[in-house]
Amino acid sequence: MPALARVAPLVEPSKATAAFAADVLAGLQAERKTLPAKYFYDSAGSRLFERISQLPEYYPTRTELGILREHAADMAGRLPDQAALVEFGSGASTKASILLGAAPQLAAYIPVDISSEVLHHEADVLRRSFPRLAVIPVDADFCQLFEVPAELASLPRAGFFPGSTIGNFEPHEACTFLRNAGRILGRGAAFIIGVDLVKDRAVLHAAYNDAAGVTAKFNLNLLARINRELGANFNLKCFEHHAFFNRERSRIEMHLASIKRQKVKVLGETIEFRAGETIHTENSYKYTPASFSALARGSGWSVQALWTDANQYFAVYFLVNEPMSRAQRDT
Ligand code: AVI
Repeated sequence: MPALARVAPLVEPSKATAAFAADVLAGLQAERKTLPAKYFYDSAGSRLFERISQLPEYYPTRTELGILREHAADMAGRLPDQAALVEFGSGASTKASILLGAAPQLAAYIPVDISSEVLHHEADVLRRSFPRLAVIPVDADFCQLFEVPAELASLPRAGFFPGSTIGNFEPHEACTFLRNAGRILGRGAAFIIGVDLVKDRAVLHAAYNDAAGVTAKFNLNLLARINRELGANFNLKCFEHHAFFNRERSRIEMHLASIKRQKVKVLGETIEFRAGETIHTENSYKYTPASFSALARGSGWSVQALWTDANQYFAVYFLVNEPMSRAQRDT
């Protein structure tokens, strides 16, 4: 009997569950065990992330909000009249509200997300706050190419990607994402992106190892989710949260470490763990202003402006989709 049939005997597993199952098995059967970070965000994981973003040690959310509030007018002044602002992976629209409030010249806001319920709820909230703005959500995976709603297709576009989610992509994936965004937004378009910067190791370490243990819960929720949705039997007490800064790769790595030798049943397969063996669950790349500018340039965007906080913990970039000529690139 296929393993999934035991989990949900009466219904065909949805495409999403089948993809989740395939990714989980592939990751756990790999030589170096890994699980894709995108699966952190079920409803429990999203609530935990919300709590992380308010932790005293987790500086990115607070710092980016500060930069947006302080420089919204400058950012907004660079956006064209009657443009549509496309937010990639919108979730809660707190950050977009700051920008929209400073940019009355915008005609439309297009939040793009796969979590449809939050997307439509947030769209309603924004319609009430900005009655003159057309708010048209798009249910889509923002990492793939998607269509802008036909009724807004003729408007100039600007992109918005706050939260430093770009840091959760491998650099080559960040490049693909930026190139796709360039195709969606069009030549000459602006793109406002939040990027977490390299900083003191102790500050980084604390942000991913908070005293209240919320990040640990967030990490372990991935195993809880696999138990809930795929009928696995991970004992959460037998795994612990590890997070550290890998300076060579310029990234925080999150892992779940097995505290002993053990076997776990996942989708009918037995997964064996050595004591201390880890499942690599997330990378969070930290850029320098120079390294992110180079990534942006190599992906077809030029840097028009960059705002940061007093500690230089976080940066908000204003990019323009105008690839440099070969002559410019070579100089
Ligand atoms: C969503 N993303 C930018 C967070 C980060 O900092 O990389 C996810 C996160 N992981 C642990 N804490 C927060």
